[in-house]
Amino acid sequence: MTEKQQHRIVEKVTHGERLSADEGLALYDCKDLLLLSSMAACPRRKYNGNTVYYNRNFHLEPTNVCVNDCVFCSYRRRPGEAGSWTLSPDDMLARCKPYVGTPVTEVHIVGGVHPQRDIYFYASLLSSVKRLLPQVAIKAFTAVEIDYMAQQAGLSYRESLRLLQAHGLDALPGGGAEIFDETVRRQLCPSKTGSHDWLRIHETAHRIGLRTNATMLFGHIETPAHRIDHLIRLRTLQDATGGFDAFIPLKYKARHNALSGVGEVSTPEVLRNMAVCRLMLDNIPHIKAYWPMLGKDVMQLALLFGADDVDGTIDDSTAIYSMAGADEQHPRLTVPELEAFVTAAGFVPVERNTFYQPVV
Ligand code: V47
Ligand code: SF4
Repeated sequence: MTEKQQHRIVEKVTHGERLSADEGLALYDCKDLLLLSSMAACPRRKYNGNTVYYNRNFHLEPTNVCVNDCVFCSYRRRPGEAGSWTLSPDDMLARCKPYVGTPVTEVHIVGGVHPQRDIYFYASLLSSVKRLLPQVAIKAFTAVEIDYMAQQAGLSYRESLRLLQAHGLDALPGGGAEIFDETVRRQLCPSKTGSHDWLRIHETAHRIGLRTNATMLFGHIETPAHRIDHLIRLRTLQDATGGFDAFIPLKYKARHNALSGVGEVSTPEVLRNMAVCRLMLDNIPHIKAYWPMLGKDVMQLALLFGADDVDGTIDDSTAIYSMAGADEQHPRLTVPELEAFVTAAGFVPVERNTFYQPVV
């Protein structure tokens, strides 16, 4: 980044002006992490002041059997393969029962794309979960799962999302976005939902009143230009709908998958990326430092690079990252622990619900 360019970017950030793709690329080139940290603090302060959000949540992973074959995935198994699981509705309700009468506010339901499970199965699951836990918001199914359900049932995206919404779906998680660039996507996850359809599903969800998240899987074979392209496609959709609540940069974890040879990016690169995402996504209110993937130390540092949300208590209910070699093999934090991590990093912890309303 030239001195002139740096000066211009600092000026734009200070005045809350939108950064161009070229400026985003220059930021990825910036070696001065402290400068990136102080720039990312501008949009962070504007949206969230000194607050860091967390929630009380758990995950439900119905199956790791999946018709797709993403090269970065350590989680997916073929039907009947060692290490595969497919939970029955009763199994899943049994996992929800311990949360009856507790202050948990969200269940996150995401799994593999199982060839024998259709939209009616999942609609019925949503109804049963809602009956058991009426106070708990259901954030469920990546656009990839929605796409498969819709195609299998011969329904449009709108009809599919409406059906699931009528059975209790409250929001969509951000998974399946990976990297939107079509050339990279063909190498990473050739058989799954394309970028255009991922964006169309989220747009449709926003239009029917469902809030959604977005992710970006980074630190594998993509270049900074691919990341910027990804962020700008999200920013453009957000300009049109305003339906994204949070963005989650997901660091590629390299254990036990077909892409392991590329290794993992360093912590400074994770922090640089966090700041660039905060700066480029000037219309998405929340940036999440997802602690089961980052680890607790890097999550705390990420708060100094624009993140304002750390996700939740988790209660050792997700295996996606532990199977890919994350340090957190049994991710679970209590509320006092989450609050202590946030306070130690110099921020004010606030418990939120799925819609970022403070829980009082
Ligand atoms: O789409 C899979 C990623 C995603 C690996 O919305 C991997 O609040 C790194 O979307 N290394 C699913 N990442 C998880 C997800 C998510 C997570 C947390 C919060 C939210 C939210 C959403 O996990 C997939 C893929 O990008 N993933 N394998 C891996 N080896
Ligand atoms: Fe299936 Fe998701 Fe793994 Fe891809 S990342 S193989 S869609 S479980």
